[in-house]
Amino acid sequence: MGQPYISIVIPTLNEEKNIGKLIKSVKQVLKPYRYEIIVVDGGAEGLSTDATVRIARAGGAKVAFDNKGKGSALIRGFRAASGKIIISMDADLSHRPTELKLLIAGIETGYDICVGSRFLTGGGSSDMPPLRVFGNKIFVLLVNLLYGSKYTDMCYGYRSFTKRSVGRMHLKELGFGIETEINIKARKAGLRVLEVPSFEKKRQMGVGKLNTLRDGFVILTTILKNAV
Ligand SMILES: Nc1nc2c(ncn2[C@@H]2O[C@H](COP(=O)(O)OP(=O)(O)O)[C@@H](O)[C@H]2O)c(=O)[nH]1
Ligand SMILES: [Mg+2]
Repeated sequence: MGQPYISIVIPTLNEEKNIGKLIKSVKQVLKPYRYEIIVVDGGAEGLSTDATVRIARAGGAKVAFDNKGKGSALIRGFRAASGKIIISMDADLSHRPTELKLLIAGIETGYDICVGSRFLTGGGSSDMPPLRVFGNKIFVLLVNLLYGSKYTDMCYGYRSFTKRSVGRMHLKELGFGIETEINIKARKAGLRVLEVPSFEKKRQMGVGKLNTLRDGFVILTTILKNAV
């Protein structure tokens, strides 16, 4: 088998209606590569109470557990990943598996991190209420002002990384601040970052876990605390 070239890291909390379908379509796209799929299950209230883990294992994914939140789950998955290219992806079928090719191409071109953006031409979202679009714009503005970056999106989880660049960021955010922390720390560490357009589809089944106000506050705190 040998070492995987690509590691897909998927945080999950009660995604039984989505995870099987996602794994199947990811496998389809990654056929030409050596890859592993790592599902990191669990949230602050405990592990998924549905069949997520069983279905993920049946689909051939490795399963790890974490009980602190989406960010913590991603960090856990990154640590377990052995691929040269690590890709983070949501379980709710919002991310189009065909775009994996863009994320892989970005790293192969020589970038350290490649982040999907819903606000570049070709990107978009059908899963973003106006308040979230507004909040995102504020966060983009703040981060770009404070850190001298040129991001167009802030809190989007479809991304690729070199293994080395993940190690250089010393990530700590336990929850939905993780993407913002990555954007800031990538900039601070002088990593080469590429944005690529991405279209976010509507969550297919189940409920979203992000709470706009509570997590908006977490993201704002993430932005400010990294500035000091
Ligand atoms: N392991 C883990 N995964 C989580 C947690 N919260 C959300 N997720 C997963 O993170 C991804 C994005 O979450 P989602 O609820 O779709 O967020 P939204 O699209 O921003 O509303 C999905 O795959 C979720 O199952 C958590 O506390 N722990
Ligand atoms: Mg979602």
